[in-house]
Amino acid sequence: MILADRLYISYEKEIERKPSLEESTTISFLVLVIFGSNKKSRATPSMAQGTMVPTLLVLLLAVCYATTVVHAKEWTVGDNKGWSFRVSGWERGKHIQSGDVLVFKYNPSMHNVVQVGKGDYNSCRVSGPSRTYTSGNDHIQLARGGKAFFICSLPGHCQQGMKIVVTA
Ligand SMILES: [Cu+2]
Repeated sequence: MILADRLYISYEKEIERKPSLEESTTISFLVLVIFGSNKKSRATPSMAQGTMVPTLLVLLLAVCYATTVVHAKEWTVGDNKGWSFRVSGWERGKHIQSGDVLVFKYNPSMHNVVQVGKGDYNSCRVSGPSRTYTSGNDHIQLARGGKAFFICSLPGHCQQGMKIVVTA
């Protein structure tokens, strides 16, 4: 019985010793890792703190990049139908912002794009100040503030729905 107890005690001590050995090994390993990462490269994938900062930086950059992309969004007017009859209303419910670019795609021998004022937009006639685009692939960046009105000035086209108004 006494022998058994002693054996048990010595066995227990052996078990107790093991974690302390592991701990010291871990500590010396961590010290090596810290010194290593300070001196040389960050080739320490097991070190959580070592990878935490670069990971956060990457995430921050990704967020910044995503925000930039959102601010410079391109909108193809009329989607795959392009700048066409009955396109009016395409713009409804879209979060178009200043800095975004409207892309008007159309056959330049059939249509054009004219940026007009509110009165001309409503009456479908170009009488006030306007700017005309005729390339068939017009990229128009929206300036800040207020509404931008676009119509096709060819006879009857605006009346058939070739008109949009966006708030930037
Ligand atoms: Cu037209």
